[in-house]
Parts: sequence; structure tokens; C-alpha cells
Amino acid sequence: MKLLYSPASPYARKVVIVARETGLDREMEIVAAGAHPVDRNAAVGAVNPLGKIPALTLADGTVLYDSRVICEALNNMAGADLFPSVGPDRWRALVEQALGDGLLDAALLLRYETVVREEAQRHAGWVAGQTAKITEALHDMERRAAGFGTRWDIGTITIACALGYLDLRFAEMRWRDNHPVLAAWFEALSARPSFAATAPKG
Ligand SMILES: N[C@@H](CCC(=O)N[C@@H](CS)C(=O)NCC(=O)O)C(=O)O
Repeated sequence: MKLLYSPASPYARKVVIVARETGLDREMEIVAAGAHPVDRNAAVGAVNPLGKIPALTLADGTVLYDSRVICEALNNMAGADLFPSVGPDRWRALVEQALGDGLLDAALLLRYETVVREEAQRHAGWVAGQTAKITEALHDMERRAAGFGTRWDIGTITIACALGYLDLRFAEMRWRDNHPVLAAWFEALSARPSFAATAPKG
């Protein structure tokens, strides 16, 4: 299997964590590939028409994207339990995945607004709207964090990757200041090998 990956991408981090947790990282070639919403990377576009990473090419040539699909496929291939199979535990994990991915989607749009757009093109209302999504998502994460314990499934993995991305790109938000339960949970899981080994860079 070949994964197109960037060490700064929180979505790619989700995939590598799931690969490590399931042991499938041993069968995976990880290939560095930048992706950009304007300067399209042809190598990424060749496998994913959306031009985004992560994208995983299986041994038979099948291509999987996006991170949600790849993570669930790896979980199934390994017979692992990072995606609860049925009922309320599954809905909870999937909603938490959507919450973490949704925070990331807003954070990526904010980042692109500042690093891709010229200053004169920037839209203050857009920035405020995306920032509000992050703020509200953090409040919901704080409310949920009291129940996280040591649970490590696709929901908590995604939320952890979202918080790691805020630390990488939006440290000035100081998300820990208003979210002490979430901060304590994040601190406790930071020693987890699959999480520590995939700390974002870039
Ligand atoms: N929903 C996608 C999001 C992937 C995504 O947006 N990745 C970023 C890198 S962190 C990207 O490829 N950006 C390039 C672009 O937006 O064209 C997933 O979960 O994989």
C-alpha cells in the first residue's frame, strides 16, 4: 500500500495513527506529497481528483480517499475495533470524528485565507465565521472530554489530531486556557506511542 502524506496534515496523521494502531503501517509505504488548493500537485491529482491528501493506493491499484474512508478501510482490513461496529457507540465515535474533522475543515479554510489569499482579498466576516466554528467545536469537545477516559477510537483520535493541528498552526488561540478538561485529556494521551510518533511538523 502507498500513502500520499504530509507531516503537517492532520487528516494524514489520523491515517498513520490508525495504521500504527492496527499494525498495517508495516505494509504501508509513506510518500511525502504536498497538497495545495491553488497550486495543484499533479502526483496527488493523479490518484485523487480532488487533489487532496491523504490518498491510499492499495496493492491491487484501488485508490481510497479521504481520511474517513481510509481509516475505516484499514480498521476493517485489520479486524480492529477503532470503529465501533453498531449502535450508540458507533454513532458517538462517528459524530466525534465529524466534530474533529469539522474543526479541521474550518481551521484549514482559515489558514488558506491567510497564506493563500493576498491581504487585499481577505474577508473579515469569513475569518470570523470560521473562527466561530472552531470556538464552538472546542466547547463541545470540552463537554465531551469528561467521558473520554482512555477510549482511543476514531472519534478521540480525530479530536486529538484536531487539537494537535491547532497547536501547530494556531498556537495563539491558546485553546487550553478555556478548556481544562480537554487539555488534561490531551496531555495524558500525548505519551501514547502512535500519537507521539506522529507529532505534526512543517
Ligand atoms: N476531508 C478530507 C480533507 C483532506 C484535506 O483537506 N487535506 C489537505 C491537507 S491537510 C489538502 O489536501 N489540501 C489541499 C486542497 O485543499 O486542495 C480528508 O479527511 O482527508
